Amino acid sequence: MGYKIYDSFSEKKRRGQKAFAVLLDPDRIRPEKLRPLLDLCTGCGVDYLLLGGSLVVTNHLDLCVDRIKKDCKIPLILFPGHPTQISGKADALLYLSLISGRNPELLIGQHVTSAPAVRQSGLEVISTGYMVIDGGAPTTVSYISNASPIPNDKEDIAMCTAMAGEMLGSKLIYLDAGSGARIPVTENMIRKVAANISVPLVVGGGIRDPEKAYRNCRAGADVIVVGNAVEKSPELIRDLAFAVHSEPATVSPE
Ligand code: 1GP
Repeated sequence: MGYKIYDSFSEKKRRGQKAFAVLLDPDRIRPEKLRPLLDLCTGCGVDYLLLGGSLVVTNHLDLCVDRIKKDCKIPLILFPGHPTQISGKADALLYLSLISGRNPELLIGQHVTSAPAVRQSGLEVISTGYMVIDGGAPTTVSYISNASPIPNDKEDIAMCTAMAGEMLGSKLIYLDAGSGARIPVTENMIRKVAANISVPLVVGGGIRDPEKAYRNCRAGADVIVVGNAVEKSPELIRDLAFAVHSEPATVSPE
C-alpha cells in the first residue's frame, strides 16, 4: 500500500493549490448512466471523486467503483458511513473517526471490528479527523451518528477539536455541515481551524454556489467537497471547479 493519494493532497497544499472533489452518493447514481457525469468531471478538472454516504441502502458499491475506474482517471476515494461501504478497487479510503462526537463506536469501535478487512482490502488508508458541524437542521449524518454536531458559531470548539485530531495522528481534517445542510460551515470557522492545523483541511456540506466555494478556499480550506448541488445541476461542476482553482481576489472575501 502506498500513499499516492495522500501525497497528492499534501503536495497541493504545499503549492497552495486548492482542490475540488465531487461526492457521489451510491444511492443516487446508476452506474450504467455515470459516463456523461464522469466525462464532465474530467473535462472540468475535478481533482477527486468521493463515493459514499452516511446511510447507503443500495448494494451496488462495487459496481459503482468498477464503472468509475473503467471510465475515468480521477482518483476515487471512499467516504464510508459504515464499514460495509468498502471496495478494494477504489484508490483510497477516508478512514473517518468522528472526533467532534462522543459516540465511541464512530471514534474507534467500528474501526476495531473492521480493521482486518480494511487492511486486506489493500486500499490506501487516509486517517481523517471527521468533524460534523451544525448545518441549521438535522442532516443524515447528525442523526445516524447519534452524536451532537459542533454548533456552527463555536469556532473555538472546532479549532481545539481539529488540533487534538491532528495531534492524535489525523492526516486530514474534514469539516462537514452534512449533506444538504441548510447552513454550510462558516468562513470564520474555516479560518480559525485552518490557522491552527498543518494537515490539509477538507470542507463540505451545503455548498451550493461557486462564490461560497471560493470564499471557503480563501478562508483556508484546501479541498472543497460538493455532492447535492451537483447532483441537482451537474453543469455547476464547471463553475465550482473554476472557482476553487482560480486565483484569489477575483471574488471579494466575506
Ligand atoms: C457531505 O460534505 C459532503 O458529507 C457534501 O455535502 O451533499 O451538501 O454537497 P453536500
